[in-house]
Amino acid sequence: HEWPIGDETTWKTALDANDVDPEDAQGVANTVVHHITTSLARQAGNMDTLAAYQATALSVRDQLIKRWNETTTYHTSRAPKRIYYLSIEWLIGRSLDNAVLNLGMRNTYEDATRKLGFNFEDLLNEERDAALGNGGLGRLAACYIDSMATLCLPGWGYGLRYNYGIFKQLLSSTGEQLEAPDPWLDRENPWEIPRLDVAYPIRFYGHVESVPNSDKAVWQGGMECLAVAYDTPIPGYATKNCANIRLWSAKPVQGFDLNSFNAGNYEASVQASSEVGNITQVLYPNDNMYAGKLLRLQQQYLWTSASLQDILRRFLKLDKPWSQLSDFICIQMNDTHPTIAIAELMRILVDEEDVPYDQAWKITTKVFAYTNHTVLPEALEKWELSLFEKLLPRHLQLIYRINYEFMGQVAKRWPNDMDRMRRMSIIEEGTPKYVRMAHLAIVGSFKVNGVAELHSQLLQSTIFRDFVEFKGRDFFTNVTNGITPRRWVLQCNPELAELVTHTLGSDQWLTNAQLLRNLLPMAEDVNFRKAWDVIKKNNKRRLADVLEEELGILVNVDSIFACQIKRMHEYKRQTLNIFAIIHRYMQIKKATPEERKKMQPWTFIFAGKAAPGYYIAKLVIRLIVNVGKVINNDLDIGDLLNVCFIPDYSVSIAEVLIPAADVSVQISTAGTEASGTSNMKLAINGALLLGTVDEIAEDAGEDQCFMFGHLADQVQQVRFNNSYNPIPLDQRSPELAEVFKYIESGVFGDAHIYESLTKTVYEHDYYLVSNDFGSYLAAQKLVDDVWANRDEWTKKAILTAFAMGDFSSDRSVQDYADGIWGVESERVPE
Ligand code: B1N
Repeated sequence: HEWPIGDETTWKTALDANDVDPEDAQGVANTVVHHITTSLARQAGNMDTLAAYQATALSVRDQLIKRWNETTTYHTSRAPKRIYYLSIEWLIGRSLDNAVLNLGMRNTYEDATRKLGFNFEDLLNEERDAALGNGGLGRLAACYIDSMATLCLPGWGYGLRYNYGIFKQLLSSTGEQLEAPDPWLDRENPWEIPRLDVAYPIRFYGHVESVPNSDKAVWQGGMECLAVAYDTPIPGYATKNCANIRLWSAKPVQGFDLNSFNAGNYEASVQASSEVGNITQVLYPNDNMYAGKLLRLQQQYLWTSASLQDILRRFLKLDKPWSQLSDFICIQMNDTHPTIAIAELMRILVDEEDVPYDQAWKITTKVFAYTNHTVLPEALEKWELSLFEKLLPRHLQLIYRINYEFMGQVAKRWPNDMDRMRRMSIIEEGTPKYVRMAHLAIVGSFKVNGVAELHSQLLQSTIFRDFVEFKGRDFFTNVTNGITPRRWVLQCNPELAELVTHTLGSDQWLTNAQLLRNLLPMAEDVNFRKAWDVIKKNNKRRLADVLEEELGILVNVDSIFACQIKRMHEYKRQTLNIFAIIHRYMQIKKATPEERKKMQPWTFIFAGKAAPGYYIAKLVIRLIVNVGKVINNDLDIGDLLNVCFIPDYSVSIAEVLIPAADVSVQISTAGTEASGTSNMKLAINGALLLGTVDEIAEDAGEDQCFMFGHLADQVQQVRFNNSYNPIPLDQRSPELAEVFKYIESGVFGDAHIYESLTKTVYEHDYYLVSNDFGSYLAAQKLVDDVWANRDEWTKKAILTAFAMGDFSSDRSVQDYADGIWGVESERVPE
């Protein structure tokens, strides 16, 4: 440290005074009370749980900020290569429990708050989720930043500070999804630090004037606004290092438009400012689906431009030439959402920094790497050219130039191959024309990766095939997704974490998940299995209590808890699951009392949101809820079957569901789910996989899994036959035909409601629901058989969980760091 001003001893004493011994409950209590009486301006006698949570959070925040500062100071002094992770979604969930665990102060805070008269669990439940994401992609970013902090990598995340996160899901009395806004910032957010002084100008619309005899152009006019920074410190586990997520909020340049104000047009001036505020109002609620809205492109540009300006400002302080940019920074693009950054960096270098075009392109293409998260055609971003041109005219010019040079290279290598050029072009010709963001991302990056072994192979053999020929195989790589074992075991399943730590004799597994493998032999240890079963049962009871309280459904805690928890989407096939449930219900109804005694009891649990405009996905929710109503209220079937749809799925609900699951339902059509990550969370908590073929099976061992269905390489053919060579449903799957007849009889409400759901299966069945139905039922039968032998079940659960070390996000992030980013650990000295 340097002390540029004032008295050194006074400074040092004051700084030390902020330190709290991680073991000193009284010291922690002091800081909490300090915040009660100062920050919150409350009196000790006038406290409620919410205030106690807020004061506790502020006390933890002080610790985080201290570490954040130390990390920043240290990294500035070391000037290492830095990694910037650009994600338009950050699905963080709650922060308090995670923070005190990572700081190693969980017990101390629990003690301190108990002594102040509060139950720590109650305080935790006061926190609202930060739900700035839809599903897997946003949660992946959150797991990765936790791992970046824990691995002490010099890295930051960048995103958007939406005033409204993902909508709150409500269910109507008829089982329809209703959406309500999520005003998560209505309460003060103790986890963010506003940086009102860190603000960058952002331009939209306007016009471009070229500069004669140069590559440069001047972009002016249009609308200007500011992007203002808000920081969220992310503590690593067992390290002082703290990472950062910098989120941008849109703000009018001078509060409001002074020109109209002066002219006496007060209303117009205020309106201009509220239009700008719109940009970061709300998260787009689509998952795996492209919508093409102007406001979304504004979000993408504001976020990437502000992030780049911030990144380059930091680089410029190093006083290095532009040619060394890629020695000091790497930018990872989480899907194509930030791809405009490629054109923006070109614009800054060429137009503002006087770098010649060719040189700028060399610099740019060494900086970016792109992760693809989906092969679904409806999710690939392609902006209508006219809309793009209107909002970002200079960027479109640059993209034309990029494409021109690129097409020249293609033509040189494959002369006269017009079809290849048409396929590979960044611009899709036709009426209207489009800008293909994935093609721009590939052309402007030095590395492209998929998120699971099978997914990365499919990318290379299907949608990016031409680019493999052009760029070579090494240009494409795989980095299998992962999840943080801190949140997804230690925090959500403390009893299991304790058992693991106790048995291994150390908590090293929390930062080296491969150590879990050492516990595989415990599957044969009868006492270990007993301890395991007790924990699972406790977690199931905890969930059962929630189901009873929140939904009024009484479930059998000795039944198989089978969870399908993910966004509602046709490709994920929640339909397959609910149709099979109906089939099971019909079987139970038909069975004699003797036969029923031999049946295994199941509780099927669903949770997940549907995009508000996704009619079919919403219809599936309606079917699930109404099937649940019939089955849960049918006294005749006893406790052999229950169906629960838990509304408003969130990170914090996942933390209760996942530790309680026996079966992990992963039944998307083969080859459609890029990776999945709830599968990893469920497996590490000991749920057995019931699913279509998937790479987790290889790690857990196919023996531990229940696999079924057509394989990825068979899907095209079956799909083709379904559409062009259809055989009637009752021949494709007599069981499913029977289920449909049952639905059509009106047991679950007026039959015509569900017509569009059954119709697609009858007519096209794009997702192979009928083709996989029989083998799905057969796989469930195998689950029944193993459940009947509980010892065998527990062994499989243990073997599944402890083979999951490879799916820690620490492994994923280390793979990125070594194979793509070229960044190294920079641990803040103790
Ligand atoms: O990304 C996850 C994967 O585990 C999932 O398999 C994959 O479906 C998910 C546009 C997406 N892919 N694409 C999206 C989300 C929002 C959006 O606006 C696309 N999400 C995934 C993490 O790799």
